[in-house]
Amino acid sequence: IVGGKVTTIESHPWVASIFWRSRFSESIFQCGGSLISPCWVLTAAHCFPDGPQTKIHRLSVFLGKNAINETDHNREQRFRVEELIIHDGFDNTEGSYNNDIALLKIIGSGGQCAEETTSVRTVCLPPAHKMLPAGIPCEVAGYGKEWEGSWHNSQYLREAKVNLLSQKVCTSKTYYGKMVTDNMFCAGSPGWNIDTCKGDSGGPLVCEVNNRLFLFGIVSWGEGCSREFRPGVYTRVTNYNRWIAEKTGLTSITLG
Ligand code: 4AZ
Repeated sequence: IVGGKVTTIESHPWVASIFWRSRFSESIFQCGGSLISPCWVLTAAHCFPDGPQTKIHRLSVFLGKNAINETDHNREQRFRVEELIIHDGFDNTEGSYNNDIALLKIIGSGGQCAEETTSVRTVCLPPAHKMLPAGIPCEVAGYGKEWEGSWHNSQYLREAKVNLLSQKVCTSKTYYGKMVTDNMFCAGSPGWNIDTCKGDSGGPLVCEVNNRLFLFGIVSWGEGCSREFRPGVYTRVTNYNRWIAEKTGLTSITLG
């Protein structure tokens, strides 16, 4: 996150962190994600460069984690990945990521899913195809870089406010043109000083409706970070309600 501030996991208790264990067994932070039900984390497809060939036994998912390089025995919950479902239509060949969405089924060492605590809880999904008007402020959170040229992720979870941009503006020539499809939307700040960045991928963009926070976007891509006319691009979650229901077996009742 560029231009944001350190926050706590209790303020964003659906934030998941996904780690990859290399052959030399060090754990590398890979991506963010969002807990949408006790057993399911929603993230970005591009977080898994090996696609369906990803060795899921090398993945770990943490919930309730404030810092990516510290173990918080009291709060964090750790999981293996039982299933990785990448959208069939994921396409990274057009210079952007279309259908950049994936699901992880998580399972704890005792066979359990996430337990709700003050640091761990699910986020609501908005109704299918619900659109918010341009200009609405929403919130992003992640452990990604604090500026484009940085060598490191942020050690602590960070948050920032970004405003939704209209599709018309974001697909205009000064912005991204046709690289932004109907499965994406853009969000940014008027001064171009606040944005998501590398390492925030897969994480949430949430917006408040009727005093509740809903997951409208998944951090997906952008040209650099915090560049003029190059806002952050997010997967449009409301295009995928049916896909999520089909793959997880969850209904609109359990997803609220
Ligand atoms: C990335 O490389 C990335 N400024 C994520 C978000 C943005 C750019 C790049 C948006 O993961």
